[in-house]
Amino acid sequence: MSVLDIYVLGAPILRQETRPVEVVTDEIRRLIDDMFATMYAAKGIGLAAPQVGRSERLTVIDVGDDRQLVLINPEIVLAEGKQRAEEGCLSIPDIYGEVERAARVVVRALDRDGKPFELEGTELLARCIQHEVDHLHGRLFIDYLSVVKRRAALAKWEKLRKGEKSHTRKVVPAEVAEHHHRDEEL
Ligand code: K2U
Ligand code: ZN
Repeated sequence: MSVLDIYVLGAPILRQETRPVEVVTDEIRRLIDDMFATMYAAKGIGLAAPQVGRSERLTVIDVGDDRQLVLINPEIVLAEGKQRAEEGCLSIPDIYGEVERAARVVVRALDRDGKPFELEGTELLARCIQHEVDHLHGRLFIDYLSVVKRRAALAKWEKLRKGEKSHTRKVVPAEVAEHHHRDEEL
């Protein structure tokens, strides 16, 4: 398993449609394992393939209920109610904004063995499923902000980027980051 680089806002792949996975191969399962490793290292609770530079329609989720969810070719078949909450995105670090989403969703997808299943989500799981499925269709949470809030977020993003040209960021796994911190203290 390897921790992959994360593509950030400005990378064209984040705005492209993904391709449905026709056959769930061992290579796809290796990508899934690398996406989980990358998501945990980046302290995320979801990660979509375009965020690691891949155009397959698949996402991984772990909201902390000890379930590793793999959603291949996910389709939200029911969305009801409303909820508002602050969101961030591993591809737009340090930018946050309030987003209204459906309170409850039912999603149909294939699992890591290619088997179809249906999953109901509410609260944080519903929000994460919607955030990740958006990634698979080139949508980002900033698209839901008001013009004023989006403009402020993009201005802050440009300032934080300080002319940085790269479209990817390296994920420093939590324990390694801690280690660096300890070294500095010594
Ligand atoms: O797809 C991603 O970029 C990972 C997102 C997923 C997400 C965003 C907002 C709300 C729910 C899920 C996040 O960066 S994961 C970070 C995080 C951690 C705990 C709670 C909310 C977000
Ligand atoms: Zn995101």
